[in-house]
Amino acid sequence: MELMTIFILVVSATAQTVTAVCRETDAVCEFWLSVENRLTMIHGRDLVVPHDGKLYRWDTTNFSSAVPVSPDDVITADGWTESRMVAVVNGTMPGPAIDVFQGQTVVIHVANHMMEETTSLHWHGLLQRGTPWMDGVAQVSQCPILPFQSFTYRFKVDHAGTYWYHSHVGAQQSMGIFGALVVRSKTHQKVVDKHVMILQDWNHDWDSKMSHMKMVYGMYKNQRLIAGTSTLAGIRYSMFHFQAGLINGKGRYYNEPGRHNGAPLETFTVKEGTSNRFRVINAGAVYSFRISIDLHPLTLVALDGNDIKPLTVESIIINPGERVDFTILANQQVDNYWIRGRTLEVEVNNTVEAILHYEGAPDTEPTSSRQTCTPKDCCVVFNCPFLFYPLGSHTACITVDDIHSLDNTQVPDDKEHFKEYFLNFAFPGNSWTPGSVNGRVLQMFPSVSALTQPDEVSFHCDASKCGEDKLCKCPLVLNLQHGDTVQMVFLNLGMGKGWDHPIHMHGHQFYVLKMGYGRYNQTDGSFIGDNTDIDCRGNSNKSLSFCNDATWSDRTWVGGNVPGLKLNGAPKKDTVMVPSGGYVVIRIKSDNPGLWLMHCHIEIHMLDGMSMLLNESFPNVPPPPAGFPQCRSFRP
Ligand SMILES: [Cu+2]
Repeated sequence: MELMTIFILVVSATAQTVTAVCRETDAVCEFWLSVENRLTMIHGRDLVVPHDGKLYRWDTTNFSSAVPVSPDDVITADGWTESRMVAVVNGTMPGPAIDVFQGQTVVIHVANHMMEETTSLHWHGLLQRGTPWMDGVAQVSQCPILPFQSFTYRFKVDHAGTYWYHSHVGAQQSMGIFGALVVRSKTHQKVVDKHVMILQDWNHDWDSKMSHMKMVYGMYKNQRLIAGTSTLAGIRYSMFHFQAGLINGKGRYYNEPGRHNGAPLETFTVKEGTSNRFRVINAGAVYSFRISIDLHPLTLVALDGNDIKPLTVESIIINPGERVDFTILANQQVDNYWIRGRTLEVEVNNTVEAILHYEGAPDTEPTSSRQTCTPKDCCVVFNCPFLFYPLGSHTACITVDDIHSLDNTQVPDDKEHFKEYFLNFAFPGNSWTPGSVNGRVLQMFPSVSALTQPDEVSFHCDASKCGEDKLCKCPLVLNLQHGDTVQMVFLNLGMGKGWDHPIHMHGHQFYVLKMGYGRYNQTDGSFIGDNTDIDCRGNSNKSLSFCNDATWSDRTWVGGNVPGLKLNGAPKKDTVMVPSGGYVVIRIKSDNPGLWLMHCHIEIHMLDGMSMLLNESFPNVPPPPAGFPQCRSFRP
């Protein structure tokens, strides 16, 4: 009898791979997601080849008379014709967008159809208030979903905004297991709101596991060491080998500068005279992108799902894990325009493209050019990880702490129940330099579901090896008391500074009160030195301090008395870039009991250990639903 029941359940989870459409009036929305392996550039069982923005069967000889293959049925990625294996949701990359309304209960059945890998899905940006065991972090909030098993997520979405889902097992996110999650407000606005733009960096030779292994053990290609690249401010970039950028799974491989393989691009169609909202998500493994649309200024309206006072800019920088919503007015001639993206590296021209197509315009590629920045018409860029572009480029930066929330909310400021933590996200160390937070590395996850099997959690680590100017394989766990106002100062300092880390907090949207940048040469934008507001302590030779035990240089700033904090109208985010040589002050109220991961959203930095845990109001954590899966090691 029991066997029979299980059998029926499995059938229902696999048979319905089509995502249900949810209506505004529905109280509960149900979706079926199947996680499976696929190959790129295959249609049915036929290999396809790119030509002039279209796809054709592999044996096509005369492209002008051949009928193209629909790109909707193909995982094209960058159009490279040696198929690469991917792991995707419901057969597409990105997976289907989950589109729901504020206040609804969402039920998502996730079936793992990969033969040899576990999985779990995290709902990035959702608070999971009252349902912390639905956060989808394998071995933190649940047991991993084993091959051929399914797991049903059930949670309420109470805040409208742009979110996304992705695997939280190993490197599966950049293998293709991700998609958009849009929570719509029930009050209707006058803008067309159908465009989701998911960005991603791509390597068609190596999957992420291979990239990570190369990162850790040696990054070679064609018997040559791959050199790292850097940003304008001289901040090092990861050596992840970027071969293409993708928008909604589509991009082009450039064999050499200016020459690409003609793979199809994503097209966003707008009607002349309308205002259009774009929900942009960076689902990439490593790279930040600067995005602009020719002749169309971008009006920012929301960050990480939180409405802000609108602000018009020439371009936005979006870091892995972040979302930026902007609107554009389709007020130009009926035509096609380039949507352009570039990574922030200066030595290479790593780009991504898509097409803004006006209804009625011909089906051709745009011929538009990028806005030229002049002293009179300066280009404003939002979200720079540094402060200055070179003087002659007539480009100015606006940073996250320049933004105002739309509702002007008051930031929690309870001085009686106030806690402050300095957290340094860095790669310090001499011979062994994994990613760490205050010198603590989270590479080995618990062997159980930590949140729901709390009595069985052990980290198998020697805490005596942790400390000032030390590195240890013991995760950092902050125990947060219920009701406290918690201020965190994210740092990127000490001997392990470098890169710029987009730090993502699960279970919260934090207020960004202040950003502290390093010092820069205002003429060429280059980095001069660290921000001096922070005292790293540790080694008296500043360049050797790990910065594991930092505080404010001016001790009167301790306890929430930092000058220049934005306590009214601070923007709320769940992911924020911590600039190299600088810091970010954020605040939350500890009011969401659970066990929450906090980590760098550069996938390879996270795999390398740059993660920590917030153990929030443990006595108030609600019990999981009856029958919630358990897992553990076995020893007879
Ligand atoms: Cu990082």
